[in-house]
Amino acid sequence: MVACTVVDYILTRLREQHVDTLFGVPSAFCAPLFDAAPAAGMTAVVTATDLEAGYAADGYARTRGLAAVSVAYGVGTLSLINAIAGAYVERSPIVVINGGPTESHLAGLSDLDVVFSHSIGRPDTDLSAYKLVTASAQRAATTAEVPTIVDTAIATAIRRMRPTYLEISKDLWNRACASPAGPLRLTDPPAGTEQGLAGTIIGLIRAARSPLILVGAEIQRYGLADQVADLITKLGVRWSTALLAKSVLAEQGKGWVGVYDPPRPGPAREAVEQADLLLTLGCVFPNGYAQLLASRREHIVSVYDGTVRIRGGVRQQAELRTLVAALVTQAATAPPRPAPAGVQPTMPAPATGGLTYRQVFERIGVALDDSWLVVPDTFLGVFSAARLPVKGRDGFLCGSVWASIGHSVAASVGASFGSPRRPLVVCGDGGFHMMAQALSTMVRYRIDPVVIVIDNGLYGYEQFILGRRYFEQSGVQPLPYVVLNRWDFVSFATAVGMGSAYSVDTASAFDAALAAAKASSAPALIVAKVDPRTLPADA
Ligand SMILES: Cc1ncc(C[n+]2csc(CCOP(=O)(O)OP(=O)(O)O)c2C)c(N)n1
Repeated sequence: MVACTVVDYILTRLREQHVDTLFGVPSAFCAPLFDAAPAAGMTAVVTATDLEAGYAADGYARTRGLAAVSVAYGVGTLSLINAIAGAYVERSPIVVINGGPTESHLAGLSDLDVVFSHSIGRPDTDLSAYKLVTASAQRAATTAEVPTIVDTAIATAIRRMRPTYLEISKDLWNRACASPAGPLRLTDPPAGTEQGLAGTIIGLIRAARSPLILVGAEIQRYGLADQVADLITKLGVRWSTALLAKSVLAEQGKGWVGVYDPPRPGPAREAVEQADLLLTLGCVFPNGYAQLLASRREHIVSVYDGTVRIRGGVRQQAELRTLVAALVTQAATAPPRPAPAGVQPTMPAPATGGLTYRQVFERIGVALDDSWLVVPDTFLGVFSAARLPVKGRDGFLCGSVWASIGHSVAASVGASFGSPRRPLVVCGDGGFHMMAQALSTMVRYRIDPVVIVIDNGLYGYEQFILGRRYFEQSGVQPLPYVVLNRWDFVSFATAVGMGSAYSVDTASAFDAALAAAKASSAPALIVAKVDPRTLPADA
């Protein structure tokens, strides 16, 4: 009997990092991974599509710290790649494990023009494509290469908090290979700049009149929430979070100004944009930040992706964990300034009349407790989602920077395995059309997300961007290409085996459906039918 095979090596290294779920859609190229997963203590979650597997792995990676996904070469990977690109920009550590062509496939291609399975007739399409969207992408053609390539893929994903790709020639899976030796190097060494930079940054904050810290996704990904909460308290400084990082810290207490989500107006926007010293800690900046970053350059200290930039100066290397620890130490050398009280969530007025976008979010806000993980999609409601009174830490997961519609539904599949909280998806009908089949995965694996679909019959967000007058004047028709085919969502849910599906068009019926879904441990769908001409409060 072989002591350690290539498959064993990969699964052992993943289990060492507490990965207990493998997402994917198997094919002959990668099936040995799925064969071996149960014996290695891993649940193989087979999704209904390859892209769903990617989003699910993303939801798992953000809640658990690392994920693994494997799909068919070419036909699967090139569908999965949207999810991996989003994971790259939004800092989600996923290891893509691909079964690739053998030496004989490659020889057949070059000598005889025989196109191996799911190849486009080039030897390395998947590897080349994934180099663009991962922090490392390598192929093992021999068993001797496997340990280094696997270790690099897993360690790089964790160190960089980005996806990585490893390809194994498909005839190697069950061949003998060396056993894992020694621990992986999972942290970067200090750059040596951190103490000096921390001194400068704390000095700037102390000297400022209205400093503010904007907390970003890297703080959650690197597990630095406790230290940053401590830093905020020690400085007595006001603070906000980027939308991608909402609920990284509990949204309460002194100095909290709300989520910063430009260009939406509100107290957080004023506080961030008028801060005379703004420290951005691990924020990914989407397009909406361009105005802030260009106009306030002299007032911004940016810490991101292993670098620090002070007031538009040159980027300096700094290791994030070491830097944050140094900031906390330096902050402790003087008493905190008196921070203003944090903003409080407002209570909605009683709901009357037909259901509106605004009411859906108000009712969700009223129902939220610390058992829920809110997972909003990219849709008209995402700005309202930014203002939901999420309770506690790590209660929010969104793809607001990459903004691929449908992400939420499938990400909730992965989050069900990765988070102790129960996913509460809020999605538009157009986004739901893209990932509806994830309901089937929920039923199959007996997981319990509650999926709220806001049914307005439109790609409303696109209508809003391209022709806002539709929402303001009753005579204006929607653009023909934003009008959706209407689905009977309840019948769809029933058809894939979901027992709890509700269609509601009043606030009280919405409340009742959400309460019933919460009381049950089964997955549920709530279709909230709204007047298509209504807009959310924050659009
Ligand atoms: C995968 C993908 N395709 C297309 C888009 C462009 N897009 C952004 S929002 C949107 C419409 C979303 O409509 P819906 O889910 O019905 O929600 P609504 O805006 O009506 O609230 C589209 C098509 C996108 N962001 N992602």
